[in-house]
Amino acid sequence: MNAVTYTERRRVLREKVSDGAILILGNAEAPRNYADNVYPFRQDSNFLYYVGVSEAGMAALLLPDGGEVLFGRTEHPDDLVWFGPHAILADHAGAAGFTNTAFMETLPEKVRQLQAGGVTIHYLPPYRGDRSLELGRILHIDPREVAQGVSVGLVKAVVAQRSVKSDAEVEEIEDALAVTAEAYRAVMAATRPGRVESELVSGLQGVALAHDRQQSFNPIVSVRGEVLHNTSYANTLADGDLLLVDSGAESRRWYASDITRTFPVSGSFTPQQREVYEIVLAMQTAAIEAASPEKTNRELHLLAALTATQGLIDIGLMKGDPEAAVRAGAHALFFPHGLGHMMGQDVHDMEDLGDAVGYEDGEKRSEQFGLGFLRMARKLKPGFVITIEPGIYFVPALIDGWRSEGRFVDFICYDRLNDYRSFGGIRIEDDVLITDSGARVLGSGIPKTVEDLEAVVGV
Ligand SMILES: [Mn+2]
Repeated sequence: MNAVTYTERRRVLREKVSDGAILILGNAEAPRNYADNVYPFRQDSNFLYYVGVSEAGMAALLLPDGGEVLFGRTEHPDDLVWFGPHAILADHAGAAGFTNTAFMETLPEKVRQLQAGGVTIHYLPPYRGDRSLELGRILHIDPREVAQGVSVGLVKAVVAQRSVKSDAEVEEIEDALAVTAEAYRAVMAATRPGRVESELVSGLQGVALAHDRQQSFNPIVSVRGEVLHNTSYANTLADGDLLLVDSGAESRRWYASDITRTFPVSGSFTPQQREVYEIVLAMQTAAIEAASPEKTNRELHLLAALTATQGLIDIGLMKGDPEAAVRAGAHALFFPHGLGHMMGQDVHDMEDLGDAVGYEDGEKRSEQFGLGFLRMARKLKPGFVITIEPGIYFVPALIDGWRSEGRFVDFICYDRLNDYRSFGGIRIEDDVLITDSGARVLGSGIPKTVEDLEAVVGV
């Protein structure tokens, strides 16, 4: 990816949004506890996609006459002392294919001139408070009015463009996955009773850091896999536990990867764990095999739910007609989340742009528990990269709540669940490219079958 790539992406965007000017605002540094002590910088993904520069305090303005201006910070003579020799605005402009540059402090006045000429300024929804304030300042509006002025046309154009990945983008994702695979092998080898979750997290992040990569998101490394977004790392691993690891490194050009594996701390699945694991693997295999441009992602989700229900009936935890159980939503006691999401420059790609990413125009999220959490429901297209990440969990509070309400007693064998109260949860996740005829699992492979996992965990 180079200046030609980014220039072409902006040209395509311009074509889709024919009137007005387009403002793409980059991120600023985010202070931790005082202004100069900041979180690791992460550039806005739309800015990365259209400009490709990971530096704080920039903006791109695409003008109605086809002109483009890259706005950036003014250099101070002392910067060389603090930062050493570094790329300046002109260098960034060259790398991103801009011929015109200006300093950030001139942007509000430039926008005022355009507004005075009746030019609409299209912009995307901010997700950081400081960017709402900055957009208010640039656009000369109250920051509380920024949200309602977001350009629906620009959102749709960006979603349409970023949803379909080029070969170069797929290569980036596979580059990220190569680092992630190395990290998983390290964590699997280091897993044994007595280790603390945080020790495994350090191994995981150490591999990525050794490659000078950030994580795509905060890793989940937990023996309490049934807590879906568990970000505590304090538990000590015990014989009999399952360890769930959901993580991914970024690529050199800040593309995401997102993998989940669940494996036994002891290195061997118990018969009970193995039974449930094989069901989750069957859910994932069925969804991957069915994935193609002929299908919607909702259909894949429901296929995984049906596979789960059939498997749970086979081991005596559910009963009745599996299709009726899935229609009613009874399986969501065990599989309460969506099958997956788009992935690309973001781990949940374009989630800042809302449900326009995963739902067709006019299509609404289900109100049913479980199905309502599905981020991606729409028809698949070649070039989409999605995650396929089914799971089965035993959440004691949810089981007790449903049981006391008498929910789905025709489908759920509550008495049998007493043996699963400390089971935890299993999720298996891969990143999948939709092709012209089907789908391809990205990356070179990370141990996933019972046999493959037992061969590497703790070894
Ligand atoms: Mn995911």
